[in-house]
Amino acid sequence: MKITAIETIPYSIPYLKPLRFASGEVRSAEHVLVQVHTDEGLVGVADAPPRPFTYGETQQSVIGVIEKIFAPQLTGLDVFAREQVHARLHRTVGNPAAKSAVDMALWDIAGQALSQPVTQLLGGYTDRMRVSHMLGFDAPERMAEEAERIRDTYGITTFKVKVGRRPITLDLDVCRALRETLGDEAELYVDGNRGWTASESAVALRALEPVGITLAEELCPADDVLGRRWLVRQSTVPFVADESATTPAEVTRSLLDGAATAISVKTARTGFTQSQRVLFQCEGMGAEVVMGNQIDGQLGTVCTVAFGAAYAAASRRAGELSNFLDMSDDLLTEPVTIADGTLAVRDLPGLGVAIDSDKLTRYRQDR
Ligand code: MUC
Ligand code: MG
Repeated sequence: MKITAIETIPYSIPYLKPLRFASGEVRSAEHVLVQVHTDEGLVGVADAPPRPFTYGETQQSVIGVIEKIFAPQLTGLDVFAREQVHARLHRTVGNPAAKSAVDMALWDIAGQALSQPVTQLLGGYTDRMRVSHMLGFDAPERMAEEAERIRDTYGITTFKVKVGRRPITLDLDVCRALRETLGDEAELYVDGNRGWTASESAVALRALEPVGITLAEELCPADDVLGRRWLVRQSTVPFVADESATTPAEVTRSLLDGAATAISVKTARTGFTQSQRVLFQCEGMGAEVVMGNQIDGQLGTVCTVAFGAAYAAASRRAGELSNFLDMSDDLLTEPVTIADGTLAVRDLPGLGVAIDSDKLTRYRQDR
């Protein structure tokens, strides 16, 4: 079965409230829907969320690189010739969200062709993941209120708290308020998106010991090489590399350099094929992983849970699967639901999703 065309559709869906964090903020999901067409009539779909503050991509760059470079290089290739597809994608540096959407759409086609859910093709370990909810910057009482509402509505008890503001007491007060409101049974961890220096991070980690956190992510820049290594060595919880370890090579460097002891796997930036490489590499090197969220909509979330639930190591920790709750609407005909703190994989061929054409008409920006 051959690839015949790759379609890119920019769309914009407003957020109910902005998500703020140390490296930026998101007010609307300005993503690109990617559809790969084949000569047998099957169409694979995936989402590309451009994150300029993390990878430098924009909607226009995603569309441009797919239309100008990837589509001409991939048209005519067999859908199952994944190594050839990736050899061609890798002739271009960067552009992780664009490459990942193409990769995941091809897996969607493979699953449809074989009448198997993608999660089964990947590994088929379990049928659901526990969900971790990400809390963006706000005042302590508002973040505590949101956490309580999310816990009471969806049964979620794991929260990733965005930190990295100055003075650091702003975020320490938030973490203390969350522990006070949620009690000991809640799992809390922090993500600084490189907002602090290594020494500020060290002060914060010590102050958070009585609060009890389970992971610390990108508190300071990995480019502050010695400071970061010094910080990671004194952390009493796994230290997660997210935006500093976006390729298999960066993951290796990060772990060997002592810049991290755990890795965030995001299907939005490594698709399924490269996420497999990252995951297997982490397993081989004895590093834990957490399934991260690239501020995904529902389609991206379906991809994250399909990958995470496919493997024991990827589903051990709660996955970051709930950012779509902040959006005012979405594109899928069958919405993603979270119940009892978990999100189930779709037991349907491929990714098991269909795009609502009325909604796409409403939100697309190219017509
Ligand atoms: C996260 O885990 O950092 C914010 C920036 C980004 O690249 O992803 C989000 C969430
Ligand atoms: Mg992060």
